[in-house]
Amino acid sequence: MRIDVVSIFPEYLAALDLSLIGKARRENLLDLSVHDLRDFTHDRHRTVDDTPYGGGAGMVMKPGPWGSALSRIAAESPVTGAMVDKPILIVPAPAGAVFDQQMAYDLATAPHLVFACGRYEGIDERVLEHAEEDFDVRPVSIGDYVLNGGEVAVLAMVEAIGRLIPGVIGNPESLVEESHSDGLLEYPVYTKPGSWEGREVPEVLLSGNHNKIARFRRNKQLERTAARRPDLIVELDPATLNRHDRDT
Ligand code: 6GU
Repeated sequence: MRIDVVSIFPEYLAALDLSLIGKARRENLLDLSVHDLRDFTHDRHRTVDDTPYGGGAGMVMKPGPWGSALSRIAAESPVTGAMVDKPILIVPAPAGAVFDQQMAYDLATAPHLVFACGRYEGIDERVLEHAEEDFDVRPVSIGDYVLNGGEVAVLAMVEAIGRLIPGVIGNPESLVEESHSDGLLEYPVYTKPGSWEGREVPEVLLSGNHNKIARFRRNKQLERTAARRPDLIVELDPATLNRHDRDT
């Protein structure tokens, strides 16, 4: 997979050199480039923002530098004009569709993702309209709160997507049982020692009875999800519940 990120703070994205995502880049499973938007300006002050038409607080990102940056990235995309799908342009913004695990799975199969990090009050709307010619444009939010810019949201999204690329996680089994993979939160986990600060590991986990352990874990998933995220219980597909779940 190819990923391009455009930002006025490329240093923010330095964390993508680390850990699992950094390793995926070094192993060429992920070809990720970060671009400085100011490299696409043409004035002495490398200006990227200006005052909003119609008045109001704050500044708006100028269309020119964004148009130049996105044209260059589209021209160099591995997704060529002859292909049916365009590269996906993700525009992080609190006004976007909410990012979730399903969106991460969908995006993990795309050949080319581009992230356009806005700052200030946002990017001139015409940039997104114009970008429709070359990209599948998707405004995306990571939750109902406001960040100062898209960079931190991109760190979260690239980590969530990147770990789903085949080969990035050594043991793909670990993707099967994690939170949200089946619409439920994950079960609690324990390791040695068996007794710690007077607290014991649940006995069933020491029993060696794999059916009982699976039932215990599944019940914990259901209890936790009901207590912490009742909204997820409402969304559950009844077909994913088994006969034993109904007794829980
Ligand atoms: Cl994706 N961007 C910004 N600037 N703020 C956000 C967000 C994204 N998601 C939630 N708040």
